[in-house]
Amino acid sequence: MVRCGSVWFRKYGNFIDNLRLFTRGGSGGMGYPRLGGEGGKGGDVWVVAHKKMTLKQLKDKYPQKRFVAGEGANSCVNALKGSRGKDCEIPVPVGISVTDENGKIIGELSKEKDRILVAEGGLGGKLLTNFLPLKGQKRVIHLDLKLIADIGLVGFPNAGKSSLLSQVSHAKPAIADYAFTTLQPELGKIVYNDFRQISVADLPGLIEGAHMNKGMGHKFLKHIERTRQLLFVVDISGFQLSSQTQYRTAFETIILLTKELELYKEELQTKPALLAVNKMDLPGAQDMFHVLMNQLQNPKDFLHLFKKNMIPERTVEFQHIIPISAITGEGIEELKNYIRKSLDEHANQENGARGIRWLEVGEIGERWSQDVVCGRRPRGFWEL
Ligand SMILES: Nc1nc2c(ncn2[C@@H]2O[C@H](COP(=O)(O)OP(=O)(O)OP(=O)(O)O)[C@@H](O)[C@H]2O)c(=O)[nH]1
Ligand SMILES: [Mg+2]
Repeated sequence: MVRCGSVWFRKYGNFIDNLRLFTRGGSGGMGYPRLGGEGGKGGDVWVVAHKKMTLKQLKDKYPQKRFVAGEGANSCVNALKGSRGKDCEIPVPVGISVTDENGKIIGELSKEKDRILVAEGGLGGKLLTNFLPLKGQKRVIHLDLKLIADIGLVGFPNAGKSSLLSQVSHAKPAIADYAFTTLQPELGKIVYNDFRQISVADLPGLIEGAHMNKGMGHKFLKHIERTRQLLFVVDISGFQLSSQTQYRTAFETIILLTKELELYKEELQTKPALLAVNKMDLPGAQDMFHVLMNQLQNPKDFLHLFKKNMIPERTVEFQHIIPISAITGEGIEELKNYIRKSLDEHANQENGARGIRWLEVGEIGERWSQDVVCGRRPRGFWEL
């Protein structure tokens, strides 16, 4: 635990979603002026995707985070053409985007064995270079995980996100009755009876003003971008950060969360979302749940109660609303089934959408010639 003001925070967990690395291509080998010999080219540095790799493993294996390729061999009497330096491969997980120091995207690794050249080796000494070798390219790169989980848990602090993760998976996140217990995403897997697995990211809680970076809001909101779907988790009894801040009902927390997502990035609202209404074991929870459902069904009738700048442009349309208790386990099986259903439904839609895609430039020529042979009129896009 670390102390921050009057609040105790748990130290960062094991999860890493980005890493900064230093890379340098190998230097070329010396040329041999007297005999016109050419030094070997320095090795290149590549980033290569491996299914089983994680950024944490990469960091643990290479704590110095420096990757330098081998030098090209000097030209000599026995081998006038010096041999090439050894390439260096950086093993990274699948689903990584690689950017340079300025945030410019160098490339993305979406499937096993995808590879990207990040730092080229220097040329060996030759006539053109006065037989002097060139140094390899130096580059600092950033690796960012594009997607950390299928489902991201979104909610105010204390809503019970970590408790829920511990109910649905073997993960053992810290749970406590103070705000901001979770400071880093914690991953767990729901394993169904047929061994299907769905990954869930327990995310740090958001508060009002998160889009303005309140409560480390930006850092926390960034994680939400990296999940396929959202599971809002709200405490049926509402939320109050401290005695100095306003109490918010469950409905208000949903509206405020929606607004925070919208203000951070509107695209976040296009992600499919489910709502788990938690702590249904508390006294009076059923009555509060009826009130909440009424509010969610007719949100416009209640939005006038909010300050103008807190009203979202669009209210989230939840695919399903499931009352649960992360303590007693009530509703958890239904929730797991709805999560699975929602992911499957959207996977089908994504596949359907992929049925139409723009052709790569090279492919267009190929398709055109095929179509001309078949006597059809070429088009810009194709149903595949
Ligand atoms: N009665 C009741 N208490 C719950 C339930 N779920 C969680 N809690 C309690 O609520 C408190 C907060 O739970 P957490 O799981 O740490 O909440 P969180 O959303 O992960 O909080 P942060 O990490 O701070 O964002 C703990 O004291 C839990 O025991 C529930 O279903 N019923
Ligand atoms: Mg938590």
